[in-house]
This record gives sequence, C-alpha cells and structure tokens, in this order.
Amino acid sequence: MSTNIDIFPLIGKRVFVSGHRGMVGGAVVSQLENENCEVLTASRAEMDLRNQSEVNDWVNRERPDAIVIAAAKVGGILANDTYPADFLYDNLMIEANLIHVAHVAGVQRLMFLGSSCIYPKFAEQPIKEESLLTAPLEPTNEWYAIAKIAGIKLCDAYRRQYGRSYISAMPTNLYGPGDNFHPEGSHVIPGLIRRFHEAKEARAPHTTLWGTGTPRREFLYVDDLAEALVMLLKQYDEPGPINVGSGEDMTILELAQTIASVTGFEGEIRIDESKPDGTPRKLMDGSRIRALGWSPKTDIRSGLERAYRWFLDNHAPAEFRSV
Ligand code: GFB
Repeated sequence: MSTNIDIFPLIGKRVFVSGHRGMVGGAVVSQLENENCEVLTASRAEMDLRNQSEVNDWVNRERPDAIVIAAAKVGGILANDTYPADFLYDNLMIEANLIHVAHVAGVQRLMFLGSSCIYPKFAEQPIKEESLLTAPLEPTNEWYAIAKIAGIKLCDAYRRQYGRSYISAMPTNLYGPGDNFHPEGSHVIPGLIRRFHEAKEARAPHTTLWGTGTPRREFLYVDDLAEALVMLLKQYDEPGPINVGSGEDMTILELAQTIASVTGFEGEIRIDESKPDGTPRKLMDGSRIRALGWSPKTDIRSGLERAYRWFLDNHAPAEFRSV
C-alpha cells in the first residue's frame, strides 16, 4: 500500500482501541492484527468513557503507547436530530477525557475520528480540509459536528501547547459488517438494507425512502477505512483534519436502487418527504490522503453485498443497539 516511512512503528506497541464493539473500532482491531502490536480494548462495564476518573484509572493502569478514539455516540440523521443533548454531551466527554488523560499519562500517539459532517452545510465540493469553520453547519447534526470539531481542536491544542503527536481523521459516511441496523437510529445504508429486506420477506408492494432521494452522499466500506487509519497512525503527523473518503458520490435514490437490487426487493420505492434530507451534498476531497499512497479497494456494490450478508448472518433484533 503506502511506501512512506513509519514515524510511529506499531511493532511491539500497546494500542488501545476505544469503541471496539462498534463497526469502526471492530474493523480497526482486525486491521491491527497484521501489525505485531498488542491491541487493548475495554468494555463499557470496565470503563465508562464519559467518566474522567474511570478513564484516568484505566489509562494509568494499562499504559497504552497509542490510543484510537473510535468510540462515539453515533447515528443517522433522525437520531442526530432527536437526541441533540446525547450527541453533544457524550461525544464531548468521551474525547475530552481520552485526549486529556492521554496527555497527562504521557501517551505518545493518539488518533481521533470525526466525520464529514464537521464541514459547512454548503461547503464547496469536493470538500477540502481547509473549509472547516468557514460557514454554518447542517442543523440536523450540528450537535454531533460541534463535538467532533472540539475533538479536532483538542488534538491541535495539545499539539501546539505540549508538542503532542495527536491526529484527527475525518471519514465520510461509512457502512459494512457490524453496522447498527436500528430502523430509526441507523444511517441510510443499514436502514435501507433492513427495510428493503423486511419488505421483500413480507412481499410488500412498496416501501419508503426518507427525504426526497436527491441528496448526494459519498460512502466508504469500513475495512477500507480501517486500512487508511492504521496507515495514518503509523505515518501521518499534522494538525487539523485529514479526509478519508471513497472519492465518489451518488444520490440517495441511486443508492436505494442498488440496495433494492442487492437485497432482491422488487417493489416500489416511495419517498417520504416528512423526513429530513440533511446536507444536499457531502463529497470530500481526498487528495491529501491519496498523496500518502492510500486508496479504497471496495466498490459500492460488493461492499453492500458484504454488508447485507453480515445483516443476514447476524439478524438478531433483540441485540440491536437502541439509540
Ligand atoms: O445516513 P444518513 O442518516 O446520514 O442519511 P447524513 C443520509 C441521507 O439518506 C439523508 C436519507 O438524506 C436521509 O434523509 N435516507 C433515506 C435515510 N432513507 C433513509 C433511512 O431509512 N435512514 C436514514 N438514516 N437515512 C449523518 C449525520 O448525516 O451522517 C451524522 O447525521 C454523521 O452526524 C453521519 O455525520 C456520517 O449523511 O445525512
């Protein structure tokens, strides 16, 4: 993949991946298995990341060399819009505790994960890292975005004041095995996989798509993200966000048609305009990470097929995370 020199070789290092039960954290843990490092994880019962003294005790006891902040309160457009306090407070606490405690405990390396929704609602496309904080945010997810912007700034502040090598990666909209398939709380891909699968099973003549179907989104398969993140952890050391995207976007209606084909739903797709559209377009400029030698391997069709396979194999409604 990348031919750059590792500024932070992972061999023999203790790497704490927070949020390992989530889709992103789980993929990062799998990716780190190729790296001859020791991966540390902690269950929610062991450490509530919103609790500073629990985070302080755990980090000082386990002494990781690096921390990946994949833990976050996440959800789709409706969850973001419905639970603003949870999205703002939980994410602020998780990142503030981990970044501050990492610094105080002398953790050498830290990678914070944000999201493409940190950029202005009407940012020029494709969105460059420099457009951060140049215009207002999309209202449906400004709570989450403001927490994530604070996380980027925390990494930059500890870098500037204390010389810490803490970095921030901004993934585009993600999907894949281990996603949250909650009917209301999920992102669009797992939401539609579930709804279209259930409509097919019920032989329903039609099912719905939220919003107008016209917004454009860029999607990245989670294993491609994990590969990018491990490369960045080893090789990248700059302030500010670095975008991680697929470089291609599509309309939500095009996405729905592809998911209908993958799941075998042949009925009508009706739009439900009572649900929000969110940002009209969110395609990131990936020049910076491409220059480091990374590019995604998974096309949208095969990624969706794998995500659907995972959904079928793990379809256990009682275990779906609530939002
Ligand atoms: O994936 P999604 O919730 O993320 O929605 P955002 C993307 C688009 O798909 C929106 C439409 O225009 C939705 O209206 N959509 C259609 C659906 N059908 C559905 C459905 O069944 N479920 C969902 N969820 N959407 C989130 C942010 O925004 O993106 C988060 O709220 C985060 O903070 C995440 O940044 C990456 O791209 O609109």
